[in-house]
Amino acid sequence: MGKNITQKILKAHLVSGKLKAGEKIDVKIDQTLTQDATGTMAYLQFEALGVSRVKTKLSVSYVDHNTLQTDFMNMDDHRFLQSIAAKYGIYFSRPGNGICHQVHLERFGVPGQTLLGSDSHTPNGGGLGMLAMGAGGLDVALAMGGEPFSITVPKVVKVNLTGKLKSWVSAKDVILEILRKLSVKGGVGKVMEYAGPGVKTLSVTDRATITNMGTELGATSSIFPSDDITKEFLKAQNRLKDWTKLEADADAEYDEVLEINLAQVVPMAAKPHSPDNVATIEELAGMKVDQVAIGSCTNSSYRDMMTVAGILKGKTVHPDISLVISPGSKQVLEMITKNGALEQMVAAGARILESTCGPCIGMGQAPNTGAITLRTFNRNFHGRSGTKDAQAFLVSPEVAAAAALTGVITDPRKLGKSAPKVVMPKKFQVSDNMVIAPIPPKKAAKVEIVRGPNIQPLPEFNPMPKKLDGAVLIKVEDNITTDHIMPAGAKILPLRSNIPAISEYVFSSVDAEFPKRAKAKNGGFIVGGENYGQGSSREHAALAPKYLGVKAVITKSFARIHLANLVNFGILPLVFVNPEDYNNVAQGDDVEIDVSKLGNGAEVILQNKTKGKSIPLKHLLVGADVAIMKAGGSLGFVKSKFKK
Ligand code: MIC
Ligand code: SF4
Repeated sequence: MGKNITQKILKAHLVSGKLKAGEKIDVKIDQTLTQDATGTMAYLQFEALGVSRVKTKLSVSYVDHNTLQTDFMNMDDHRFLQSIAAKYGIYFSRPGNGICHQVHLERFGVPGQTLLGSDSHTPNGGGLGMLAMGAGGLDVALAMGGEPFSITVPKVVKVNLTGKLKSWVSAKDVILEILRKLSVKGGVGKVMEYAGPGVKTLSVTDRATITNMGTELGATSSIFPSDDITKEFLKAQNRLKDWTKLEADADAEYDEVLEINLAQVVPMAAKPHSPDNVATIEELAGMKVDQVAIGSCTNSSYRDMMTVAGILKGKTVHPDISLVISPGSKQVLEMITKNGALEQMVAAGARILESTCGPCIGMGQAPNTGAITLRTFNRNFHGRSGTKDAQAFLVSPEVAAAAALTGVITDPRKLGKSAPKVVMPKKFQVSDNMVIAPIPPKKAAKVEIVRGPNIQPLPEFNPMPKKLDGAVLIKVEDNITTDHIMPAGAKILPLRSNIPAISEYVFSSVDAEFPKRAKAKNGGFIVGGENYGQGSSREHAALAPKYLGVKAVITKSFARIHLANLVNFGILPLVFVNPEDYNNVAQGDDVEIDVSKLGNGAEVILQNKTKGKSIPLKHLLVGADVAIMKAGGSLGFVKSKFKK
């Protein structure tokens, strides 16, 4: 039987386990990436492993998330990361070099390899034919230490692309169409593998826009074949040697098939506050807009910037619109500077930001009160923009630029017969002068790690007791994101290396009293609905609640990365055996769970002492997880393993 691309890569990287959907396997990781906001924690954990140099083929540390240097804290983090990179053989991409996923695609990604990143949008690399996955910092630290990564063998969905996109419609509309069809839970436990004749109509960066936002489907990863277009892209990046052909066998089997006719895709937007709340631009046309933000790892490529510049050329941004643009990388910025596109943007009145995540993660550019903000980003969760009552819509660069000119949501097809034509360059402007390459081991061993006062040691946690008891500290609904649990933004992001300080903001956008209550009650429980913890890979959404004494999270279901992070930090993840029991626990209830026999079967019983009810729960621990939980989390557990 023939194989699909996902199966081929998994087979080539299999360390242990059986390649059967639903089974747990360990896979070898070729490359890792980290970014500053998750990286400080990942490297503190890597240090604790006591390994002298990374064991991957390549590891890169990017600084792209937090570059607002409002006080010493942010640059303390950057200095720490730079010294860690020098000491352990890691490439360091300096602030200004660009957004991790865009730069990794341009300069480092290799078709057919595995990539593990401490950022949920790592599947961006799937645009190049990598099996690229997001994970918590500890899992990335372990991969840097040479450990394989554990995953549940995903189902593989063939997304069969036919036809060709019409003018003014682009890759973002394709993934929005898929989100409309499948929802933010539609990809859970799956890899979205793109195939069919439509593939060759999409450039590598178009493909990356689609695989990037596969994360919003909850997918483990998303991947395109590596074909002649991939070859041209790598050649234009001076990296022809990294190219290999990679395609599914003609008789490959898939678990599911989704048909997308590109010719039928129309301009779309994801309405507040979820990436799957999709409507057509035709339906939304005429709505007044306050802010337009173009950039982020989803839509900041050369193609996207050139498209926007072409639309803005010779025009002026509408007086009621604040337009901000962040090109995705130094390479893109250099190229649009050289060819005049940047001038067209500036002349039109766009405000140009650094090549970083910027407004995508609320690092400045918070919109006005009650604003309608159109963003080419991938997430529009409540409050993420930095303004609580703002309404964020996710759109393509074409739709964003159109609204920037007209002041209202506008179908870009109304702007003219055809969109500006962007020709992919035969040669990109290649310069890695903002990447510091690893130094030889002897020299590296002498490097001193720079630890400013913002770099606090990792908290240590006690082994799990036999009985978990206390109060339900909060009860939340379905699809709670890590942005709800542990918000980011300009005020909170600088605290990422300081757990006691950041824990004061847990659930701050949902219930600002949570940290106070959790501490007063000596910890307790969180109750949630479906898909709890969707969104980012930030470990802080587990680590900070753990610091506040959270013992278990009880939900209808979990998102993959957050579930792994909970286990890593010794918070017991439990699901209701009968989902309707969600109604039998309320905030404030006094509950007790006997975990003395954890591991003997999957069930545990929650006694709701307030309501006098016994509620059956299932734990989601597999393999070593039970031992990890008993040890109070992964770090203590793996530290002893590494010492051996
Ligand atoms: C995000 O888009 O939410 C982030 C910020 O990139 C996160 C990582 C983080 O919280 O640092 C992600 O997607 O994993
Ligand atoms: Fe950065 Fe936004 Fe991409 Fe996250 S989604 S990596 S914050 S640009």
